[in-house]
Order: sequence, then C-alpha cells, then structure tokens
Amino acid sequence: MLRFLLSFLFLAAVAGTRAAEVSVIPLPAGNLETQGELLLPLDAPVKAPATPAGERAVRLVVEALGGNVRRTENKGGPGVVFEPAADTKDEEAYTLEITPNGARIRGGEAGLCYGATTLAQLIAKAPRDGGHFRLQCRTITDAPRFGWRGFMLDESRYFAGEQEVKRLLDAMARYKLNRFHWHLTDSPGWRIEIEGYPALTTIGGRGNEADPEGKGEAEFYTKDQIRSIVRYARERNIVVIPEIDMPGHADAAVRAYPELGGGGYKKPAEPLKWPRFTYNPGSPAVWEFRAKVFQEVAELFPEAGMIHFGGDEVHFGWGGWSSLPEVRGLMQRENLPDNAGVEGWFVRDTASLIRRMGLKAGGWDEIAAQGLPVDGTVVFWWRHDQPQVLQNALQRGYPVVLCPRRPLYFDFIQHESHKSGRTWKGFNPLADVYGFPDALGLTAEQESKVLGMQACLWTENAATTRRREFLTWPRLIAMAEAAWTPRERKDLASFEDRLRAELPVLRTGGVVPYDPFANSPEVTDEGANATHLDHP
Ligand code: TNX
Repeated sequence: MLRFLLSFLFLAAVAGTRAAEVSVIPLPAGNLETQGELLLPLDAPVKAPATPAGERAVRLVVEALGGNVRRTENKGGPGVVFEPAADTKDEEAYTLEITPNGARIRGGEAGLCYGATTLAQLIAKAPRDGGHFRLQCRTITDAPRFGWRGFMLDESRYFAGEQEVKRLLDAMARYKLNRFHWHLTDSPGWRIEIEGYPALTTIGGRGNEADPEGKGEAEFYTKDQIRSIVRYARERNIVVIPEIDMPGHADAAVRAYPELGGGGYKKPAEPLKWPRFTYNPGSPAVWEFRAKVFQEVAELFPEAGMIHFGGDEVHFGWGGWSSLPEVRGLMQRENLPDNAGVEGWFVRDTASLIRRMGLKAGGWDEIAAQGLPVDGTVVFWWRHDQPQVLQNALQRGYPVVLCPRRPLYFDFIQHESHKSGRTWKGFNPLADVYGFPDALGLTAEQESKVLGMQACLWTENAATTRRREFLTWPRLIAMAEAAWTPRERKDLASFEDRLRAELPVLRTGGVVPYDPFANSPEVTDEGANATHLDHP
C-alpha cells in the first residue's frame, strides 16, 4: 500500500496537479483531481460482484442516486462498476476512479463498501443537473491509518436499546468506523441474556445508575436481539466486541446470584453504593459461571475473535477478599501473598480460559501488569494520566487500543460552558479528539504495535438518547478521521469545513449533534423521562 501511495504521489507531482480537497469524511489518503466531469444519470447502471459486499456497495450507491428511481438497463451510458481486487494486502483499501465515462471502484471486501461510501458522499454533495449528478473527475486511493477504529457504549449504567444501537451503527459505518465495543455488564445492570443463568437478566437486568437496587423493569437484550445487532453491524463492516466485566463491576450479577459475591465497594465518599462490587475470585461457582457465560457469549459473537473481560478498577485486590474462606484456600494453594496476588491470579486464569477457547483476551490496561502472554492479549489503555502504563505495555509487545480518558472519553464535556459531565484538569473538545494520537508523540516503532483507537461513552451521566447522541456527535466524526486519515493529511481547518456541511446530514438521520460552530445549548438529562428510543 505504502509503495502504491508513494508512486501515486510521485505521479501527482509529475502531472503538476495539486491534490485538491475533497468533501469526504474521513478525508481519503490520496485524492488526485483530473480533467473533466462525469455526468452520472440518476438511473445509472451499478454493477458489482454477486457477493454480500458487492450487494451492499450497490445499495449504498443506488440510495445516493435516489433509491426510488427506477433502474433501466441503459447499458451504453456512464455507470458505476465495482471490481474485487484479489491482490490487495489491506482488505479495507480501495481506489475510486471517476472519469467522464463512469466511476470504477476496486478493493477488497470491506474496501468495496468503503469505496461506495466515499462515492455516496460525493454524490450527496454534487450539484444535480436535470437527471444527472455532476461529479468532478478524480482518482482516490485510500486505506486506513489504523485497523481498529472503534466506539464503546456503556449500556449498563443506562440501557439504550436496539433501535438506538442500530442508528449508532448506521452513523458509524458512514465514517468507516469498524469496531463496536459493547459494555454489556456492570454494577447497575446486566444486559445480555444467558440461558444458563436466567436471573442475570430477570433480576440483574433491573436497575440503572439511578436505581442501584433494581426496583424498575428489567432491560436487556435477548439472544435474538443480540444476533440481529451483530448481523446489522456485520452488514456495515463493523465487528462487535462483547465485554463481560470481572472481577469488579459485578453488582448486577451478584444481585441475581448472591453466591457469586466477593464483597463491596468501599470508597469513603460513597460508602456502599455498590455493596456487591466484586466476584469471589476463589469460588468454584464463579469459575463455572465464568466458563458458561463466556461459552454463550462466544457463540453470539462469532466474528469478534475476542472476549473483553474488563479487569478494571479492583485496585490490586479487594479489602474484604481475605476474609473469604475460598480466597484463603486459593492463597494457600497458589502461594499468593496478598489480595493483589489474588487479583493477578484471577486475571491470568480468566485470560487463559479465553485463550483456550481460541479467542484473544481483551482487558483494560490494568491487565498489562499481570504477565499475560503477548500473543493472546489486547490491552485497552484508558488511564491518560499514566502514560508509563502505555509505554510499558508497548515495550512488552502488547497490541494496544488507545482510548485514554482524555481526549477519548465522551462522558467528558466538550465545551467549557458545559455543566454536565466529567472534567479532569480540562475536558475533551473536538480539536483534541481530532489531534489524537499525534499529540502523544509515539515513535514509529511504538505506533506499529498500536491497533488503533476508540472513543468510549460511559453513561453514568447520560440517561437519555438525546444526551448520549449530544455527547457522541460530532466528536465521533473527529475520531473517525483521526483514526483513518494519514497523519500528514490531517488538517483541523479543512476538517471543520467539511464537518459544517455534515451536521445537517446527521440531523436528517435523526441524530441531534452538539453544534460546536454555533455552541448550541447543552443537552442534559434534566427533566427527561424517556430514557431511550424504544420507549413510547
Ligand atoms: C472509568 S474506564 C471506568 C468506568 C467509568 C468511567 C467514567 C474504566 C476501565 N472504568 O467504569 O464509567 O471511568 O468515566
């Protein structure tokens, strides 16, 4: 790809053509304007291989041309042709060539769809002239900077529901994002049906951040809904990564099955908000639970290749653990000196179980200190105030997903005037998201271990759809470009220009973004009643 890009840039220089800006988000890696225009008829023929990717590519372009236009077989006129490229090394790469005779897209499976997405954006912005769209001729040569371009949604603190998630996946696909990290379990609520443990959802599914004891209705995804969402994501080249958090953040599961409990949260300021915060790491009942849950989860997410098991915020052992007989037995058998040793053992044991299932074990950056094998582990760096945690993980050779609180936690505010949401010696404005990860100053060698980046929306502070979307957009568009576009092509002013034209597109899709140009009013949860779209 690199060699191809270089020769492309060389040709651009020889031809004396300046690579002109193109109204596409994320900005493509290479864009060369050429002579002439393509007059693309609304009923242009659109041809593609009869594969799922080909069919999706056709649908994207036909929709952009006006989905209700009847397609005639005007074989002679200019049209759109998709060709699979068998030789491509990066299956997300594509080229899009627009000439007066038509548009031609070549790429791998995902590449064909990304080429279609790009062409659809160009058509949407092109002037329409009678029965034609007028498209400037150009050659776009495109591939992503990072292979992991993700978004994490916390559905435990508040449940979003199928309709909102599918709308999110639609918007993610538009900006070529390809990982949806689904935080399905945490203290307030357990959101995924598990047949072996039905009370996880009938009891653990009740509750949210405002209802820690679970007095409300159960809110969760049935297995059929999960399958439907995974399929919907797949159709948009998005892989869904399930997270089942342990050994902490366990209250909902322990409310349902008290015998799994290992003791609660003892933060001085919130004495016992989460009295069942941990699993009992020495209990065979917990080990059996873990194995059965993971088995069902793995079946539901066949393409994930990973189970993310959390591993966060237990802080090297839980005070109460050493009073549990099962933990004392474990300490003796495994020769573990203290609670920190017990936590380390549990993390290693959980990761090893996941690897034996043929999957990678994903976890928050705490796991990088536990001596897990480099091959079967993916570390999610979140503690922005601890850059050495990232340095160490990279040095040990772990593949890392970058998702530091600053600037990638979207529960942080995005404008200094905003009152609702987190801050930490600053906040997370659009420009900081866009500038990431370049501000980190990673070496090329370090960057080669970085799988990519993702934004995380934690929802303690986001009870409603409108609030969640206000926090997500447009920052997620900035992240999408930061993760896709080569560093040397990134330009904040150009991005903002293109973003201005994009905000109305989001609104058309029903998403109401924060408008950073007009500093639109802050959307908070105050006075809200319907917490998600599925509610009447
Ligand atoms: C830290 S990120 C957490 C979450 C919170 C979030 C709030 C992480 C691994 N743990 O449990 O929701 O901060 O910003």
